[in-house]
Formats: sequence, structure tokens, C-alpha cells
Amino acid sequence: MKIALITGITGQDGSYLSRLLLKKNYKIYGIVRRNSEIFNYMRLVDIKNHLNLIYGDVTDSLSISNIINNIISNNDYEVLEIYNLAAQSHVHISFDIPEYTAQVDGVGTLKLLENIRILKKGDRDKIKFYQAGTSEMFGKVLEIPQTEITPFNPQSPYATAKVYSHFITKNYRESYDIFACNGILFNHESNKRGENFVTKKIINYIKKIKNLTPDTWSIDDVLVLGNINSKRDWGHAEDYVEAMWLMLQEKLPDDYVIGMGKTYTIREFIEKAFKKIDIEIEWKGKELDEVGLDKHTKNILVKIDAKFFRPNEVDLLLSDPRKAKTKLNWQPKYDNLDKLIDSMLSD
Ligand code: NAP
Ligand code: F7E
Repeated sequence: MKIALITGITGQDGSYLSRLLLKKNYKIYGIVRRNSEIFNYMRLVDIKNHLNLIYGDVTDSLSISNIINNIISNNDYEVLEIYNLAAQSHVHISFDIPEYTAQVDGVGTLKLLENIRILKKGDRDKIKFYQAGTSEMFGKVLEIPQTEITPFNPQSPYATAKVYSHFITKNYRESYDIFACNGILFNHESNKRGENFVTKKIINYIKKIKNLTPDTWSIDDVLVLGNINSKRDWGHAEDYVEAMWLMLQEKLPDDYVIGMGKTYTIREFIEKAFKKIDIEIEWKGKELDEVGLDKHTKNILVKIDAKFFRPNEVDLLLSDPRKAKTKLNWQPKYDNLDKLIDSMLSD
């Protein structure tokens, strides 16, 4: 039997990864956090009954050790794959809660690895560990495009915590012979993306205004954004969780960059997405006074607000995913930005 433990199972990637592993007949355990609402399983409602969801938190070492030990003692298995997806994953918010972000995104990884290290050898040898690294670690990039050997230059508490996790994962692999991989994933999106990430904000707005008429449209119906000149390399979460799984199927643990190898500004994403509902955006003004108008009706659709600017920005991310494509034979299905946008607009 194949078993997996997913931290961050309730998030975008956790939900896609669960679906992938269910198709492959894994028994899945997932760590969920206590929430003041009754359920925190919005992205899992349809598959919840096929999952073993356990309360825990990656900042709580004892909960982690209890969960891992219970899985080990209650199952007869060959391999236990542990996917560490838990994170405070919002870059801007990491500037507001830097200490918490470090605890979850940095020390949380150490707690998992330490709990693996102290297992008896036979149990430890059956574990494969995946760490959810990020292109944000490249920060103000020191090389274009970015590969597995491009130096990191993080620009936020989020990225800095993830750099710690990257190196502690490598350190535990090299010191204790633990099968541990770092995925260095570039931005990946979907309909299950959190509402306060830029692509989801844009898509939700387009879905909202799509059915408005000149009579029902109001000047308050505006999309308010921050820096629209940064460039991102976007792919689809469904493809990216497959890459995570592929890494853990390899004979030897390694680190991989996962991305599409194409980069677009947020501005270009906006233009492309609006075109899908036959709106051409015309830009007027500069910096905070810039607006995006519907070229036809002249209605203002996009405004800029300083509150969405970060204390520090990552201007350009562009992956070179050749290692994943050749070694893992990773082949994304959503292989261009139009396919990603179409899928996000479709329901
Ligand atoms: P997400 O939607 O924000 O999900 C984060 C998950 O982590 C949620 O399930 C969340 O639980 C959980 N979590 C947060 N703090 C936790 C804690 N203290 N203990 C246990 N669980 C905790 O993020 P995602 O987009 O799925 O990304 C998954 C992972 O990949 C994250 O580590 C992220 O940093 C990394 N990553 C993402 C991207 C991307 O473009 N999406 C790119 C590179 C790397 P709640 O539901 O309770 O909040
Ligand atoms: O911002 C700009 C913003 O928050 C993208 C996370 O999954 O990917 C994600 O981090 C860009 C930035 O994603 C708004 O300034 C403009 O330049 O969608 P985002 P992110 O920061 O790239 C990486 C790989 C991760 O690892 C992270 O976990 O868009 N931007 N206006 C805006 N961003 C947001 N959120 N909201 C705006 O209104």
C-alpha cells in the first residue's frame, strides 16, 4: 500500500495533490488546522470522505510526532511520502506577520525533518519527503532564467523563511541520508487559488462584470490592484502537483525547478484575461494615477492603490525547467497562459 501525509492539505496544492494521489490509490492523511468555523475543507468537500484528516499544526512538534508515529504504527506499507505544503504563503502578508511566517514556513520544516530523523532507521528509510520551495527564493534575480543552481536572493520574510527550509532540507538529506527533495516551484494558479492572489483577483472581477450591462454597471465596480509591472512565470497547479509526485518516484532525491519558461507582466495577464470577454483595455495615466479603461465604453475597470504595493518587490521571475522535463519527464498539460486563463474563467 502507498501512503501519503500532506501538510497544507486544505490549500490549493493540497487539494490538487489529494486528487492526484487518490487516483493512484494512495491512502492519504492530511493535517488540518482548527478553525473557528465548523469546517475548513472548502477545497476538499467532494473528496473529504476519502481522506484521513487529522488536526495538527506544523508549529506544534508534538502534534507532528504523534501524527507520524500513528501513521507508522497503524499501517503496513512500503513507502510513506510526506509532502510539506503547509505555509503562510502570501508574500505581502509575510511583511505584516514575519515572525509567524518564519515559524511556519521555516522552523515548521525543521520540525518535520527532525521528527523524521529521530525515527528508528527502518521507519526513516521508508520515508520520502517533499519540501514546497518557491521561485520567490530567487528574489531580485541574479541570473535569467533561473535554474536549480541560480543563487537565491530573497526579498521578503516569506522567501527568506523558504530559503531556510530549502537548505535545512538539503542539510538533512546530506547529513542523515533522508530521501528529501526540494521543489522550486514558480507561480501556479487555478480556480482553487486563494482569493487574494493577483490572478484570482483579476479572474473573479472578470467573472463578476461579465454579465453587467451599461444599466447595471456602477463606477464602484472597479478592480483595484498594486504593482502591475512585475513579471511572473505562471502555470497550472494541477500540473505542478504532478511534478511533486514525480520527484518522489525517483531513485535518488534531488532538487528541481518547476515552471513554464515564459514570463508575463501582470498588465499582460490583465489584457489577455479581459480579451476573453471581448474587452480591450486602454491604459491612461502614470503610476498611482494609472487606470485601465474599457476602450469601447471608456468605463474605468482597473485602478491602482498603494496599499497593494509591497515594501519590496520581486520584479522578474523566469524558469528554466529543463531538468524536470528531461529527468522527470514532466509534461504540463496547461502549456500556455491562455489555457490557464481559460480554465480559471470556466466556472
Ligand atoms: P495555500 O493555498 O495558501 O495553502 C497553504 C496551506 O498551508 C493551507 O492548507 C493552510 O491551512 C496550511 N497551513 C498554513 N499554516 C499552517 C500551519 N501552521 N500548520 C499546518 N498547516 C498550515 O498555498 P498553495 O498555493 O497551496 O501552496 C502550497 C505550498 O507551496 C506552500 O508551502 C506555498 O508556500 C508553496 N508554493 C506555492 C506556490 C504557488 O504559486 N501556489 C509556488 C511556490 C511554492 P489553512 O487552510 O488552515 O489556512
Ligand atoms: O503577486 C502583484 C504583486 O500575490 C504576484 C505565492 O503563491 O507565488 C505567489 O507569490 C504579483 C506581485 O503572487 C496585486 O506585487 C499587483 O508582483 O499573486 P501574488 P506572488 O507574490 O508572486 C510564489 C511563487 C509563492 O511562492 C507564493 O506563495 O502581482 N500584484 N496587484 C498583486 N498581488 C496581489 N496579491 N494582490 C494585488 O492586488
